Amino acid sequence: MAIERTFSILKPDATRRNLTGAINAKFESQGLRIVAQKRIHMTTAQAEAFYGAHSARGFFRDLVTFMTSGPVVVQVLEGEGAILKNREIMGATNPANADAGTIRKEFAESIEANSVHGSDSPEAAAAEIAYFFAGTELVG
Ligand code: IDP
Ligand code: MG
Repeated sequence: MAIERTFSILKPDATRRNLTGAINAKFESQGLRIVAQKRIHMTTAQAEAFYGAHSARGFFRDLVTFMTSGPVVVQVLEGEGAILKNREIMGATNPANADAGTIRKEFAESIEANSVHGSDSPEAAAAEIAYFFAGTELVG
């Protein structure tokens, strides 16, 4: 499998509870390298555009409110098969369904406040990285 880059967000529930280091340790101990990272407070417009694919879903407004409720950490993770590997490290969307040892099983508060975002395809990863980072900010 090839070296890939994927886009990750440590969500407001994670920053609020001071969990950024604990979550980053999960990535690093399982072979993902943080090649870019910054702490931002998303605007409503940014969150709406980022989650645009979900705009017709019933939870969309709540999701945008949650994602703008506090600071987040946006990141680019790099490694062998990073896109799928990160989804495995994260665990299922609903923490009730997440496997033991995953970030969401250990840390998520709810299906909405589930601590992390991770790209779900190579196309999404490329678009999401470009949305938040300039190429010069990625340092492998
Ligand atoms: P993912 O983050 O595991 O890829 P998606 O289906 O892409 O899950 O949903 C994006 C985000 O929307 C989730 O991470 C979660 O924060 C929120 N979300 C998804 N489904 C629900 C729901 O049924 N109720 C409330 N929030 C949800
Ligand atoms: Mg998703």
